[in-house]
Amino acid sequence: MSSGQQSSSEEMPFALSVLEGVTGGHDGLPGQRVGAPAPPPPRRRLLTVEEYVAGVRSGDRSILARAITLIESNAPAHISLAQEVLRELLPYTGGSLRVGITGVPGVGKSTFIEALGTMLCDRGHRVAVLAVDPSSSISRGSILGDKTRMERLAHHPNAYIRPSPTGGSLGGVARKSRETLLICEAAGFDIVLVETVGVGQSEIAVRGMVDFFLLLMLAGAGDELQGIKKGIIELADALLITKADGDNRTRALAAQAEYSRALRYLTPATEGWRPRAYICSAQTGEGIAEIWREIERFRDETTASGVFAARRREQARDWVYTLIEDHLRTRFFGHPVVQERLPAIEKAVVEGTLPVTTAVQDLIRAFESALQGGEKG
Ligand SMILES: Nc1nc2c(ncn2[C@@H]2O[C@H](COP(=O)(O)OP(=O)(O)OP(=O)(O)O)[C@@H](O)[C@H]2O)c(=O)[nH]1
Ligand SMILES: [Mg+2]
Repeated sequence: MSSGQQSSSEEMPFALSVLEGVTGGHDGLPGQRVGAPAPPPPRRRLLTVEEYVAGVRSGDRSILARAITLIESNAPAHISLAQEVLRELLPYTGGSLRVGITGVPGVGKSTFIEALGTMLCDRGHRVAVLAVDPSSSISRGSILGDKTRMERLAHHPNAYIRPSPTGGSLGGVARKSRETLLICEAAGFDIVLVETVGVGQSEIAVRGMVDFFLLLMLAGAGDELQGIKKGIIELADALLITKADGDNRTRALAAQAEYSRALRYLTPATEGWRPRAYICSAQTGEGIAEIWREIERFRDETTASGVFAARRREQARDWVYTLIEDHLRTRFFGHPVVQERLPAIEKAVVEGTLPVTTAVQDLIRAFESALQGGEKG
């Protein structure tokens, strides 16, 4: 599809095909429903590539939202249009500081983002908040909570909050979030905060799209390192002990000391940067400005050393392989031949009647010949 060929009278079945990508979400945009799918958006024409690009570039909120909805759509017609929009916007991307924020459920990510984001917006920054949560189609319960937790930020004229895309694999969710991040940069947001819940692979996906990765942690009783895997700590550029207020402040300071010691023995996530532990309270505001100073220092130092730009290049290159692998995996496991044969093969392997290598070779051969048959037919 070439740009500008969408005639203005062209009606797409917009609501039907986009729904999967836009129902629900993790973080709070006003107007979201909990428990029930969102009502279908009004049927309206797709914009032309030029209209999307001009709207995003001029900071038009409603066109920005529509461009992201287009990016999130799984309908083939939308995907090609979205990719054209993205290509046109690419020269205007890359200008933000991208910060990933992770931590176990309830650690205080959304509340922290509300405090940090509001501070940054008050300083004149333009802040986009994205969420990556592959489970959000199931756990819609947190939307209501997040709406109230980010209420001030959600209404700030300098902020834009976008809930996690839903419906799909982590790979799909991560692709959409990464492209949304680029669109937000083209729209002039100079800081992008990406929240992800720290329960599995999504931290790794987010680490792969941000410059600075911040791990929020709770002050526990003693065995601090038990709660969270060492591997996740090794992804982080800083640890931040949350809820350091009231009685908990002393415990937070103790945890900070303990983590500071532990961090000396771990491999830093970023070349030349020694991660440290901090405390903060979104309630009292303590530590919020400090952690941002640390993030700015990171940006300045890694920019000067070239590590910042090198990571961006590496992330773009890795992304190529991630997308290819994701596509092939989906295609393979989604193929009827594979779906039909896999259970029996799995059973035979488990029971010890078929060697794994033979089983896999047979399955791949069946898949490949089905593909060739499909191409001929
Ligand atoms: N005392 C205190 N409570 C806090 C602070 N930050 C967050 N909380 C509380 O901790 C709970 C969880 O906060 P959230 O910000 O929703 O945590 P989250 O990490 O975003 O949670 P999920 O999105 O469910 O993963 C809420 O009840 C907050 O009010 C803080 O700085 N001090
Ligand atoms: Mg949250």
